[in-house]
Amino acid sequence: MLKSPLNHNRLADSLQLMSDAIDIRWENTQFELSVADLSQFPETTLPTIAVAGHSNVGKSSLLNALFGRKGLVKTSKAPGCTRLLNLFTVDDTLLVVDLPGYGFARAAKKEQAQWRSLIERYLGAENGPDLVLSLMDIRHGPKPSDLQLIDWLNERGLRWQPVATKADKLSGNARGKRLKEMTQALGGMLSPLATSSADKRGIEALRTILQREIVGCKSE
Ligand SMILES: Nc1nc2c(ncn2[C@@H]2O[C@H](COP(=O)(O)OP(=O)(O)OP(=O)(O)O)[C@@H](O)[C@H]2O)c(=O)[nH]1
Ligand SMILES: [Mg+2]
Repeated sequence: MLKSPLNHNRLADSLQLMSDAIDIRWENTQFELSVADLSQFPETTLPTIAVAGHSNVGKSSLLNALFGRKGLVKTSKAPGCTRLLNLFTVDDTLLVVDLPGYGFARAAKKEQAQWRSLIERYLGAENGPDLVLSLMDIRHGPKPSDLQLIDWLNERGLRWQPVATKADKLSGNARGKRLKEMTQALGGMLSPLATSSADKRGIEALRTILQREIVGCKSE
């Protein structure tokens, strides 16, 4: 655990570290805390990535693959497993926030609205993320609630990167075709990165994208 929770000024060190192209040690990830309300969110100067997407899309599994740490992030076959903002620090360099999944149909309407509000208040907050990974199941592509979130991010000028999850579930041809369709459905500017927590496709590429995006956005 961090000794003083996330408020140490490591940004300059982090940028130097990354721009020197020294790889982040992804497996050196620690769970910090779970947050049910923004008032509990620690102050931080670390570059921050948030992981957003439908319930059960594979957010927590992708983080375990990204961190190379089986079981560090809790996953479940039952949707609605992650109900809090779960914070992780990677190599004392990045803060990663696993968000609750939205669109979990079996949750009470009131509870869904509360999650949505928590997600939006966090994403729009002053110490909100520098980059949002928008996860979508490659078999389904963007759902209306994904497009709604992306519109919301665009309106606020927040950076986002689409990620297609569970790419192991489609064969090569179908995968390529679907990725093109997804790019179009997302407005044609950003192509989703195909990933799989099962066969680890796209994980190294995701690490590279995150490192580059974070360096870029923090040096603006
Ligand atoms: N085949 C395959 N299954 C996956 C992949 N990623 C996740 N899953 C499965 O999908 C289910 C949901 O995964 P989670 O990582 O818990 O999903 P989540 O988005 O964190 O879900 P919530 O916390 O409920 O929002 C689990 O049964 C995972 O094993 C993948 O890349 N390939
Ligand atoms: Mg989860």
